[in-house]
Amino acid sequence: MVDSYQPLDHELALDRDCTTLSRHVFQQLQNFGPDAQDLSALMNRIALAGKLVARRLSRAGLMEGVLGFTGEVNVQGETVKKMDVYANEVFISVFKQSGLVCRLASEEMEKPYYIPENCPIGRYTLVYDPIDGSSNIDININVGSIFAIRQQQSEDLDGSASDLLQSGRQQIAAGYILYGPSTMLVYSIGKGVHAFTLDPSLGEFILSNENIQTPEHGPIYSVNEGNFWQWDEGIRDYIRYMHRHEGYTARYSGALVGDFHRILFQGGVFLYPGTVKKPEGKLRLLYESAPLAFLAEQAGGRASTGTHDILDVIPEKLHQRTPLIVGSREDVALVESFIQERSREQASVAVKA
Ligand code: FBP
Repeated sequence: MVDSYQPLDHELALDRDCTTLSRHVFQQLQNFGPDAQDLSALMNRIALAGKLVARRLSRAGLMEGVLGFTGEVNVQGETVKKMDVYANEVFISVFKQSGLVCRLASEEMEKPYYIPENCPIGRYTLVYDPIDGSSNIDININVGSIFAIRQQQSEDLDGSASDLLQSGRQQIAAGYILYGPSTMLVYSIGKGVHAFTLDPSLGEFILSNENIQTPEHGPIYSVNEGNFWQWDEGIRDYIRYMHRHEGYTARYSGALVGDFHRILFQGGVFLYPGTVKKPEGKLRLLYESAPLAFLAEQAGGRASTGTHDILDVIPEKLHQRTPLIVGSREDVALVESFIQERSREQASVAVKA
């Protein structure tokens, strides 16, 4: 009679302490083939980037020249923070001499950066937002890094990265790093969403939450209501509904990663709608919205432009922006219903006119 062996508590704790990111990727893929080796190594390098950025942020207030602006303006037309530049370079540096990533595209660079020694063997492209929530950096409130891994589909000889202009369903993996009270890395390779917490004593990201599921509905709505008068009537109607109904509460940190992290675990919805002046909104599709949409769907939630799933949107340019509504299935559908209701009304008014 074979006894089913029950591991002792300390053995369980030890096993948990040994579940690092690179090991977890192998566990997910159930093989040690070349693709698994590459993806595990890729995630390990992203983890290193997260540790380097976390270390800099944790001591930023004590160091000269870490906080504040560079005086430059980036391709988005935004003033650049010194931490934006540092973090952008960190992600490039960790992939040098890796043979993994041939090309990196980020919010801080007009054109993709090529790592010649990795091309052509490096079959992957990393798209990333090195520091998300830049307005929070200098006042020590949480910020994040967002990333997605895509397959390099062509030689890209003209450097236009046109093969990157594919829907979010082409992402192989996606995730973010949250620099908060603790540093966490949340990722998915299409087999559920999992969170790791950086254990500073080990210098390792250790598995802390596996197979995260976003509740179907949540009480939180997260939006910058300061833009209320710039929104279409559909979004205004939704916010009026929130104000008039019990059971809802507003939370907005100014950093997409932090707001999304709360909703991933507790449910609810984050929205950054388009405005009358900027119908395409503020957030970027390739390296902000599509990676979080990948995670949201993997956790049982949804991500929408208001009329289409974010993961079905095919970008026309690298730094394309998109309205974003992401979170619990029911709450995203509720926002969409207000948008569609208003556009139906406007259509019927147009017909009568
Ligand atoms: P950055 O990546 O440049 O920081 O921009 C994105 C962002 O900061 C999001 O993290 C956040 O949700 C949003 O912009 C805040 O915008 P606003 O200040 O208009 O509410």
